[in-house]
Amino acid sequence: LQVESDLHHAVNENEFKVYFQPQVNAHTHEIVGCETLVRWQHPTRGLVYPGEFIEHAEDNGLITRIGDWVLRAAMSEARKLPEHIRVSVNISPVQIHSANLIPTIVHAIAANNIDPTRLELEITENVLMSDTEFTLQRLHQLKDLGIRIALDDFGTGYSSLSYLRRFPFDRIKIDKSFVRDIETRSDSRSIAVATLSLAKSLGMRCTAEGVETRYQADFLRDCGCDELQGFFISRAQPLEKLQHMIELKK
Ligand code: G
Ligand code: G
Ligand code: MN
Ligand code: NA
Repeated sequence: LQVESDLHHAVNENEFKVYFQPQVNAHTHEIVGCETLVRWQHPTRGLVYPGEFIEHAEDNGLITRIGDWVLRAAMSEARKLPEHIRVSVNISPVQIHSANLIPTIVHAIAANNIDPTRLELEITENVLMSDTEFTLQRLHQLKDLGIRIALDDFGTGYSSLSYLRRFPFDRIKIDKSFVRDIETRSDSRSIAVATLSLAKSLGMRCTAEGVETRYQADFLRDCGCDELQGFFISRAQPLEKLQHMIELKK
């Protein structure tokens, strides 16, 4: 597997595609947003998932070019969705430090006439640990533009809870590792309930990811979770399929 040299080629030839996984209101199951997930359409290997190449791209620096492309692609697709649908984009720690990030975002939302409040950036706890002051400043710059910030994979990193006070998060995403065992493990239920309570008391919204069963969906809803994302609702889809789902659910 020659990911390294293939990735350079992929960036130059633009072999990437964005898919969208719906996020629904936990009570009504109406689609309220979607997470942008990049795929690599490899000429011989077929569709390659980010788990197989994002880390390589972070190591060799290509992540800033891929990430900029994803932001532009996500915003140009967002334009084709109803205006009430939020679009979230994963941002790698490397991108937070890139001087391109803000100009790319400003241009992508302006070029597509997107209300900045429709864009949500998903960052992980690990971003917060290095160069804290810089990251804080960057996140405030983004907030000042009207962009929303979500804390992704909550509970899986090494950060301390004090970050929740310092950083301007609009949303916490409960990691799928806690959602997976909700039916079988009381400790997973406790973590989910505690996270929801923490989010609520700090004035943040909460989305659970990796929701695969009705039991999980109902439990999370009953505990006050705002939104759900996962295979129980839908896998990530090309834009046309998401548009179709939104039409059907109207
Ligand atoms: O699509 P999939 O379920 O395989 O995604 C795997 C992981 O890859 C997810 O945790 C997601 O955060 C990450 N990922 C997906 N798309 C992007 C992207 O555009 N940029 C970054 N940095 N990570 C992404
Ligand atoms: O950024 P993040 O890692 O949270 O991205 C979501 C990841 O989780 C993607 O890799 C996506 O394919 C995956 N995923 C989305 N929904 C589900 C689900 O219901 N179950 C499992 N096991 N994985 C999911
Ligand atoms: Mn994510
Ligand atoms: Na996640």
